[in-house]
Amino acid sequence: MAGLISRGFLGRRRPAEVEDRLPPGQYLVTDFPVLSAGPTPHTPLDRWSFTIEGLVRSPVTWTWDEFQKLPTQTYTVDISCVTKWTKLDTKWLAVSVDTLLAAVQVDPIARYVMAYSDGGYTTNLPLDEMVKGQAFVAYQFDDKPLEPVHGGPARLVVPHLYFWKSAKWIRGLRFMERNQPGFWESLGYHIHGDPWKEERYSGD
Ligand SMILES: Nc1nc2c(c(=O)[nH]1)N[C@H]1C(S)=C(S)[C@@H](COP(=O)(O)O)O[C@H]1N2
Ligand SMILES: [Mo]
Repeated sequence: MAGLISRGFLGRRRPAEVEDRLPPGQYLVTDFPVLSAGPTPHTPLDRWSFTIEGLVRSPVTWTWDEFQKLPTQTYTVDISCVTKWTKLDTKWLAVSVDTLLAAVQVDPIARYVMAYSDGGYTTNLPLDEMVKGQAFVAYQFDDKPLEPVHGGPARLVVPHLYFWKSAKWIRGLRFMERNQPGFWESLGYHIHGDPWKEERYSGD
């Protein structure tokens, strides 16, 4: 009977498990597309640092060596880009945002975070969506140092939001009282960006 079913038909079929993990309007990729709004920065590790600032009692900065000594976790997560590709089971080694936050005293009026990167990219996130394991700063992908095109030396990963929220070449987090649009958010992309609600553009 299998011979009666066209190859194309079988090719389009996917196990229900995969189907269930694809947010609406997304298709599956197995490669790892590169999407960058500008050139790839190449900050030497001895000049790299990571800072938490804004509405915190006192800002904290880690050098690369200090950052490497922070406790890490491995995460295996699905990622979805607003351009409609989804990649399943991406594997990262990362420091959770919870670990970073343990080093600062956040002002209780802080409710939003601006992630900022080398090259000027920014993206905004609600603080309560960055804690409890929901967001991490990764420096290895697939057991190898994160490649510069994918955000190395380190990038934010926030798997439950569209991948533009996962700032490549991240250098810090700034805590804010009010929500402010980052780079893509001020160019018409959704202020929040939940792929399960198809929050692609402002107005969605
Ligand atoms: N600094 C920075 N971070 C960024 C971007 C960027 O242009 N600059 N692009 C965003 C977008 S739109 C996506 S889909 C992902 C792409 O990450 P990738 O190139 O590793 O697939 O990074 C996000 N983070
Ligand atoms: Mo994207």
